[in-house]
Amino acid sequence: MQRIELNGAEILSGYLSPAAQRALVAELRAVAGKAPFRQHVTPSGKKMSVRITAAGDYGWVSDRSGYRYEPSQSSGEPWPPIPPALLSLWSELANCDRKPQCCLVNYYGESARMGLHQDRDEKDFSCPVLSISLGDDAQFRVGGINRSDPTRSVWLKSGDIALLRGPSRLAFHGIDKIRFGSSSLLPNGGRINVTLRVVD
Ligand code: MD3
Ligand code: FE
Repeated sequence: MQRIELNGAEILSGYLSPAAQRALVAELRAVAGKAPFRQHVTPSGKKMSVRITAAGDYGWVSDRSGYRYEPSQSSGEPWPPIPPALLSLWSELANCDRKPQCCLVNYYGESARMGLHQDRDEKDFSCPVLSISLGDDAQFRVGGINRSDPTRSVWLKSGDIALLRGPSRLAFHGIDKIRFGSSSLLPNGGRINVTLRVVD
């Protein structure tokens, strides 16, 4: 395990063992069985390349009317519960009194990316965002709290955990690209990113 600091984000490289990664993938498959991945449309009408689902009290969704957290799926069903193994990781690492209310699950296929953005749809920024990378390598970019601030990038690997707390909680960040097929964790390739967040 190696600790890396990148513009205030703390990256725990190699935190999860291969067995722990496989167990999380199985739990996330069960989540996706109850809350299918969707390709959201941004307020400007562009289809996002990343496929998204969620577990917990809230899921994050987007459509022509905006970005927001929703207490249920578009079907009206509640989001499935956050898998216990993820709640344990939060207790181990977040150093925060509150429990995560949203477990956002992103799937990146071959050409998916996520443009530079801030996570500011939450009402409470006091707890960190905890991010887990599974599957293919991804080029992660972090800047500062202004879009024009200089950025730095790092390749995230399967099993890496990133913690965004303090000033980095509102830093601009994104995923430039993935190295499709670089990991054998997911049988069809691609990358899953899980973020645990306190929402309100
Ligand atoms: C830095 N996900 O879901 S996770 C997102 O890999 C998101 O799918 C990316 O950005 C992914 O919103 C990056 C790491 C991450 C998450 C939240 C952050 C980095 C962050 C909040 C502030 C600064
Ligand atoms: Fe984000």
